[in-house]
Amino acid sequence: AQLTHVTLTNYSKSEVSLRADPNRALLENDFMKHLEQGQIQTIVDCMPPTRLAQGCCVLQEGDNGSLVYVLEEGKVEVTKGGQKLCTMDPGKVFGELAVLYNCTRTATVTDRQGFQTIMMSNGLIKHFQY
Ligand code: PCG
Repeated sequence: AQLTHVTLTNYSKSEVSLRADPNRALLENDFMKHLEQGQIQTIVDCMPPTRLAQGCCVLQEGDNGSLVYVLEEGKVEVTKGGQKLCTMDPGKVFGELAVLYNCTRTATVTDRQGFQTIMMSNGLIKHFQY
């Protein structure tokens, strides 16, 4: 049997102001930089794959959460207070902020294909009303 130990660093909340939305790439780097390639591989290997329903809300701003996600395929949309922040492509890590800074989810993450589907059906309803 082989045991792998992963030590997670406890980041001080005062180090970073979450409201300021600090540089995303840096945060991702902060999350991964103290791990070796083999350790990252071990973590990724034991992450269960999850398929999202179209339009599915993966994370909801303000919720508690302890899971970190890696987007394998498709696109997700990130919103905060109803405002679109960005879309994320495969390979991106998300959901790490609540875990790193021990806070609630700082944004909402939604499956983008479904988001577009919702937008389209709203358009159709308008079309029928006028
Ligand atoms: P978390 O745990 O706060 O949940 C929402 C996630 O959205 C957040 O972690 C980030 O991983 C991700 N995200 C992607 N882009 C942004 C951004 O510009 N601002 C914020 N607050 N979160 C983002």
